Amino acid sequence: MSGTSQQQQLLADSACRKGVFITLEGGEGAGKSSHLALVREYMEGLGYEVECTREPGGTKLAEQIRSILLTKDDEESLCSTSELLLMYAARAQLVNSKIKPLLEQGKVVISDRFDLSTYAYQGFGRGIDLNSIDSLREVAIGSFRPDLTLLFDVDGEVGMERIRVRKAKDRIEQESLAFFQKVREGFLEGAKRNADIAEIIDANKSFDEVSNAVLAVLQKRFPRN
Ligand code: T5A
Repeated sequence: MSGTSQQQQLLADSACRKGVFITLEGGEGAGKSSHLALVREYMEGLGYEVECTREPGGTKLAEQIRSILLTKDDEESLCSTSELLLMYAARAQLVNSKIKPLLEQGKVVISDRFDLSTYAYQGFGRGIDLNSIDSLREVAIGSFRPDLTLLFDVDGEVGMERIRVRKAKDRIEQESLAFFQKVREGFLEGAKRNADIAEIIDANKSFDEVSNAVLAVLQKRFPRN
């Protein structure tokens, strides 16, 4: 991207920041989805209108891409490159057609997973070159970033145990423990790279302890008057 168009992109991104964009990230069974309601309630308590979404997915087209990504096909396996490209296709669609317009209206948008998941799963889990991921991110969403990322850091084994009871595991959930350990490393590394917006929650603890940690972060970042 040229200097001028990069500047224009940054301006466009900050112009839509009347609202607040919060993402919940972490490995399988980390407790993201279970804590979405708590984050929503807290932000509504501050007087915001809140919309929740998820990745991959969140719009009609992006949900179709999600279905390709998460359905295991015994006849033809999805290669890692296609997986990465589809994640970014879904993200570009979600950001442009849903998240940015909502932020422009001053709403809070909470997303169950976002770009840090690609860094962790496709970068560390699949081993795709991180510079290539950076380039694709630039194409798909430019400099668009969350205002706050809550990283639910869970040990691979603990997370897998929590979802063990699920009857149908999706294509990615069927990966090995070694894969999820690399993913965890990727999340922690990604949080370091985004230290200004990322808060790490110890998600190995009890449900109530995790909830309290989430509330403490929200109170620090968005204090009640
Ligand atoms: N993906 C996604 C990529 O590879 N790259 C990307 O860029 C993106 C965006 C999405 C898949 O796509 C991959 C990652 C994923 O594999 P999904 O259906 O959205 O899949 O699934 P997950 O987000 O992984 O959902 P999970 O349900 O597995 O994890 P959650 O949401 O973190 O866990 P949650 O809240 O559903 O909790 C799981 C269970 O644990 C219990 C809950 O009650 C629930 O039963 N639990 C706890 N139990 C004890 N103590 C605690 N502290 C607990 N917290 C939760």
